[in-house]
Amino acid sequence: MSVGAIDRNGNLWGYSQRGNEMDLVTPSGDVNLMGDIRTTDRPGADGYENPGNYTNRFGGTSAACPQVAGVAALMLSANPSLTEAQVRNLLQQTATDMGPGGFDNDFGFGRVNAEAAVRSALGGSINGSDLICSSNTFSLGQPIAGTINWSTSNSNSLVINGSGVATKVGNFNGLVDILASTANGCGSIRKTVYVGDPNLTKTVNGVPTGTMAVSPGSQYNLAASSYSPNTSFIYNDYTGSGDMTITLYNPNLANTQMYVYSNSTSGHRKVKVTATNSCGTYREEFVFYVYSSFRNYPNPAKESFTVEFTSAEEEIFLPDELELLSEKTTKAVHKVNLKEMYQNKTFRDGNKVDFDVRDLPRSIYYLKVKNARQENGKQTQTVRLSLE
Ligand SMILES: [Ca+2]
Ligand SMILES: [Ca+2]
Repeated sequence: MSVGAIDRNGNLWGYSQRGNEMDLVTPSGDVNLMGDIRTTDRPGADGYENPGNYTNRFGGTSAACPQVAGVAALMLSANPSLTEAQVRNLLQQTATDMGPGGFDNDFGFGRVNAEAAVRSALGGSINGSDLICSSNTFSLGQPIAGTINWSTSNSNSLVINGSGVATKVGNFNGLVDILASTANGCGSIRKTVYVGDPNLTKTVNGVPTGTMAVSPGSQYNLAASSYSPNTSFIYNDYTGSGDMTITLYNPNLANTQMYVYSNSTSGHRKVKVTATNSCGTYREEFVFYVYSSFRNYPNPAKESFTVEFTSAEEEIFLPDELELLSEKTTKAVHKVNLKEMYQNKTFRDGNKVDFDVRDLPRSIYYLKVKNARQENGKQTQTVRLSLE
């Protein structure tokens, strides 16, 4: 093979040979021990450096040629079955073109590309679909001599036979690597494929979320993504309860915006997002809610009063804590954890809590309902209550 020399900036050195016999160029230094290639020297006082076992001054095509020899050695260690002609062809085909497009008399086929050359020795890239629904065939982009060993990174999910036919196992969905190696080779090449129905990750304002409190009058960015290639998304089924109202802009895009109307005072909306690839579909649900508001009766109260929540289908919609504060002392005379009460099923009719106040002095009180979080801008609701 004929190897020319370029400098560190890619310019052909004046001393480099030219012509239609050129194969490749590699980076090298100046000549007459003014080069910049570091290499081994004869030990000790012998050789170019006295003392020293290495030199930084090697250059010329004498320093360029061994680089191609070294890459050829790597190729043969990766795939010892390659012939001389195959090594030469692969080195030419994988070179990085320089100068005028394609082969030219100055740079030959271009600058040697060690990684691409070694990969090509192992068969180049793996050709085939990025998505497997049931079965697909894979092949090597660069035919190689010898037996190819096919395998996958997860044989419980995807198996592949000696002809490169990969078949899905069970109901798996997700990413799997397909690997190919030569019988005598060192290392392998791989292709990552997606198997089965799409997976789905959903976020609100960039945070992975399923259920969340929202603020009336605010807008949210909803996003869905999948590891599966060629997946489309759609948001629909805005079911719910209460007077909460939302609008979704661009519901057929992966990234959409939701507006919560400012007159939403209670309830929730469930929004389904469906991911579809050519294998199938997968759905997940967002639940958005505004904290349940309440009313209390009777007021004035005598023996007991009732607190009724506007929406209490799920514990999360409820505020956290309810307190009855004395107007005189401003101290809590009664305090309950609403979520615990809900878990203990002490709500009447699913949305009402009754309080016995026969033991309390007749006076003015404040009923205070607290949300631990403040997403809806209303952390507390306070109502004046009279006991008579
Ligand atoms: Ca020496
Ligand atoms: Ca060229």
